[in-house]
Amino acid sequence: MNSETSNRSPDKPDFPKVDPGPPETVETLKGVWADPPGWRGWVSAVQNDTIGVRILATAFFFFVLGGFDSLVIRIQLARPENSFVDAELYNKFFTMHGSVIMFLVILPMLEGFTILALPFLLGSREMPFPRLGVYSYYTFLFGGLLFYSSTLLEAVPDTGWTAYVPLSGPEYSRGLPLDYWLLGLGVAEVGAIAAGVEIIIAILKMRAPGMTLSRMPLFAWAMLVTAFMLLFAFTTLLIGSLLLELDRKHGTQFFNPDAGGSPILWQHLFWIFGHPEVYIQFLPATGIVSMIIPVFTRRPIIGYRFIAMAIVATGFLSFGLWAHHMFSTGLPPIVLTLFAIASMMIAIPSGVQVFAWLATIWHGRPVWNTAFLFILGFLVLFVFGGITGVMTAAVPFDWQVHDSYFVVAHFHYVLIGGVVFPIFAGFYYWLPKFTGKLLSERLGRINFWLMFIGFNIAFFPMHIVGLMGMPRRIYTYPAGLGWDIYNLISTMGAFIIFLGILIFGVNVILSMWRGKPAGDNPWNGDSLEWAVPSPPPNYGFAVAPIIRSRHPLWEQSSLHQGEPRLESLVHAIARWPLQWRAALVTGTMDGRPEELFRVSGPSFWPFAASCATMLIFIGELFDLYWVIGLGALGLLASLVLWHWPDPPTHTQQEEEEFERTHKISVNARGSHAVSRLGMWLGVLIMAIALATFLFSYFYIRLENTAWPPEGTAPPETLLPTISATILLASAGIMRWAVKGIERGNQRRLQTGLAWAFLLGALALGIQIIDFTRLGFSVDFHAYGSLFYILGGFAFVVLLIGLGMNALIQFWAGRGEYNSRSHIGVENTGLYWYAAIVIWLLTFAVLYGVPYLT
Ligand code: HAS
Ligand code: CU
Repeated sequence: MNSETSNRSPDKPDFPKVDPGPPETVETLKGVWADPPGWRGWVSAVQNDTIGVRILATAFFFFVLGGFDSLVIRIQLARPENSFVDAELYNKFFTMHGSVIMFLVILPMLEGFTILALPFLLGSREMPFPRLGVYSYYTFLFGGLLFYSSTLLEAVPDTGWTAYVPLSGPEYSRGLPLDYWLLGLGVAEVGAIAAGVEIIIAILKMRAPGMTLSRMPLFAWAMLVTAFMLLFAFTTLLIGSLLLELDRKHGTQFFNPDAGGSPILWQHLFWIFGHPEVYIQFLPATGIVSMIIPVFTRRPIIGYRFIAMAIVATGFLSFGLWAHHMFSTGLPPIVLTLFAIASMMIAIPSGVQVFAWLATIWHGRPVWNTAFLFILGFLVLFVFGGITGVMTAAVPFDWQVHDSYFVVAHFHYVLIGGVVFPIFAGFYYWLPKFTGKLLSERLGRINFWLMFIGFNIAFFPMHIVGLMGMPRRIYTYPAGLGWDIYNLISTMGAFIIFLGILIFGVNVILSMWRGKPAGDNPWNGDSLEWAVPSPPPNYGFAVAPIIRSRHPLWEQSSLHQGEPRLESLVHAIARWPLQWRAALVTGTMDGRPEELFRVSGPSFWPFAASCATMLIFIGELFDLYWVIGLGALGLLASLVLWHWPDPPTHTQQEEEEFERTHKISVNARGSHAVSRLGMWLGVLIMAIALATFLFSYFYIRLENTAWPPEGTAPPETLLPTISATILLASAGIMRWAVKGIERGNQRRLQTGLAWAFLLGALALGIQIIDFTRLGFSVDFHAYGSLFYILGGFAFVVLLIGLGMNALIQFWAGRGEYNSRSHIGVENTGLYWYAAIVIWLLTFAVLYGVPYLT
C-alpha cells in the first residue's frame, strides 16, 4: 500500500465534487450529448445510460421467463410419479430454463451494468463505440425474441442447454427446434462478441487522466478480463453452432462417426466455450463484490494487486479446464489427470479473492445494509459451491456424481450464490445512482432473507438426493427411493426464492414512485460515479477528473488538481468542442491524455444492422435463401451507412490550435488509437475463429486412420500455390498504397488500392476454379466437410477484405483521406494482411496435411 492511502477518511462527509463546467456551456454540452426525442430516439439512441438500462430491463424480463420455467420443473418434481407435465414437455422446460439463464440473463445483466456504469467508474464521457453497444443490445434482444418465438410454432428445443450430438443432430432432432436453439442464441452470441470489443477498448483507452492501470477500479479489471474471454469463448461457440447447423441442414459430416466425424468434437467445442462461460459470469460478479465491500466496510480493499492478479489468472486458467465436464466420455488417463489438476488449481485464485475480501471485512467497520447482506450471502454460498466444484474435479468422485443432482446443486450454488447474489447487491448499490431514488431497506432485507433461506432450502437437499443417485434431467421418479421428501423440500424453497424476487420487483417499482432521493453519494462511496449527481448528466463529466489515487473520493481533496498542463486540458474540454461529442483517449498503462476524439452520435443504422443480422439467421431457420441474401445486403448497406463520415463542424485551424495549446491530437474523424485497437480486436476474433476451425480439423484428422479417406486422392497443389503467390504480391502493393497516403499522395493510394483489389479478386477466382475441380463433395466424409468449410472461411475473410478495399477506394475518390487523417486506410491495410495470413495458413493445412501420413 502506498502513502496515499494513509490519510483516507471514508466517513468524511464533504467528498470532492466534479466541477459541473461553466454554466454558459453546460446547456450546449447537454444538447450535443442528447439522444433525439420520440420514436426516432427509440431506435437511434446511443447514450450509455439509456442502452445500459435497456439491457438490464430486457435481461430482467428474460429472468422472469426463465424463472417461470424453473417453477414448472419444481412443481413436476415435487411428488414422485407426478403428471403436471409429461416427459416431452419437461425436456422443453429444462432446456429453455438452462439456455435462457445462461445466454439471455446473467451475462446480459452483467453487460448491462458495465455499459451503464463503466464510463462513470472510469471518469469518461461515453463508451468508445456507442453504436456498437446499440448493435449489441438489439442483437441480444432480437436473438432472445427469436429464441422465444419457438413457443409460438410449438418448436421448442428440448436437448438441454448443452445440445449434445447425436441427440441434437439431424437424425434424432428433426424439424425446427434445434435450429431455433442454434440460430436464436447465435444472434445473441454475435451481440456478446460486440459487447466484448466495446468493453475492452473502453477500459484500455478511455480512462480519466491519471487513472493508471493500477488505480483502476477492480470492477474494470474484472470486466477487462471477462471481455477478452467473451471474444474467445463466444467465437468458439459460434463456430461450433455453425458446424452443427451445417450438419443438420446442409449434409456435412463433422459430428457423424459413420463418415469420419466425431460427436465428441461437439462436446469439446461446447465446453471450450461452456467452461469459460461460467467464469465469464463469475468474474464480473467478483468485480461487483470488490467494489461494494470496501465501501460498506469503510476501508480500502486489502490485496488490490493480488485480486487483480487472481482475476487475470482465473481468465487464463479457465480455458484449460473444459474437459472436466467430459470425465465420463472415455478420455485417456493422462488427459483426465491434467484436467483434474488444472481444475483444482483454479481454486487458488478464487481462494485469493475470498481471503482478500474476508480480510477487508475483518479489518473494516461493516455497515449492515441490503447490498452488504447480499455480499455476505454470496461469500457463504460461493465458498460452499466452490468446494463441491473441487470435489467433482476429482475424477473418481465425478464418475459417481456426473449427471446427478449433486452437479445441479454445485452449479446453482456457484451461479445463484456466486453470481446472482452479487448482481442483486449491484442493483441495491447502483440503481439509486441512475434512478436518483433509494430502494427501501426494509423491503431489501425481506428480499435478501427470502432469497438466502429459500435458496438453501431449494438447493441444499439436491446434494443429498444427488449422492443417493438421483440423475438430473429426469421428468419423474418412482416413489420409495428415499428421494421424495428432499424433492418436496426443494420445491418449497424454489417458491420462497420466487417470492423474494417478487419483493425485489415491488421494491424497484415503489422506489421509482416514492423512494427517498438518493443524493450524489448515498453510501459514502470512493469511486468516481459518486462524484456526479444522481441521475448523472448525459455527458457524464463536463470537466474531466484528474486521478491521483485508487479511491479518489476518499483520498483526493479535489478532483481536478494535477500538473498544470492537465488542469488546463480538463477544463478546456468543457469549452471546446461544443458541436460534437468529444471524449478523451488516454494511455493504456499510464492514463496520460493522448487524443481528443469524436464519439459517434445517434444513428438509425446500428438498429438496421441488427435487423439485417436477424434476417440472415431467420432465413437460415426457415430455408428462405432470398431472406438470407436480403439480410446480407442489408447488413452491408447499414454497416457502410453506419460508418459514413460525419460532416465537419469546425475548421482545421481550430483543431490545430487546440493541439498546439494542449499537446494532444484532435481527431474529429475517428480516433486513431481507438479504431486501431478496434481493428486489432477484429483480427483477434478472426484468429480465434481460425484456431477453432483448425482445432476441429486436427481433432478429426487424428480420429481417422486414412487421410484423405480411401479412394480419394490428395489435392493438387499447383493452383493454390499460384493464388497464394498472387496474394502475397497484393500485400506488398497494399503496403505501398498505405505508405502513399501517409505522405499525402492520393494518386498512389488509389492506384495501389485498385491493384490490390484486382490481385485479390484474381486469387479468389483461381481458388474457385480449383475448388470446382477437387472431385469430392462436402457430404461424402468429414474430410470433404472440413475442406470446404475451412476453404470457405478463408474465402469469406478475403471477400470482406475486398469489400473494405472497394469502400475505401470510393471514399478515397471523394478525397476523404489526407496525410493527417487516414485511419480507414490503415485499418483496411491491417485487415488485408491478416486476411492473407489466414488464407496462407488455411490452404497450407488443406493442401499440406493430406500428404503427411
Ligand atoms: Fe463448476 C459443473 C468444477 C466453479 C458452474 N459448474 C458446472 C456446471 C456449471 C458450473 C453451470 O470438475 C454444470 C454444467 C452442466 O450443465 O453440465 N466448478 C468446478 C471447480 C470450480 C467451479 C473446480 N462452476 C464454478 C463456477 C461456476 C460453475 C464459479 C459458475 C459461476 N464444475 C466443476 C466440475 C463440473 C462442474 C468438475 C462437472 C461436473 C459434471 O460431472 O458434470 C472452482 O472454480 C471453484 C473454486 C472456488 C472455491 C471456493 C473458494 C476457495 C477457497 C480456498 C480454499 C479451498 C480449497 C478447496 C483449497 C474452491 C476458500 C478445498 C476442497 C475441498 C474438497 C474441501
Ligand atoms: Cu467447468
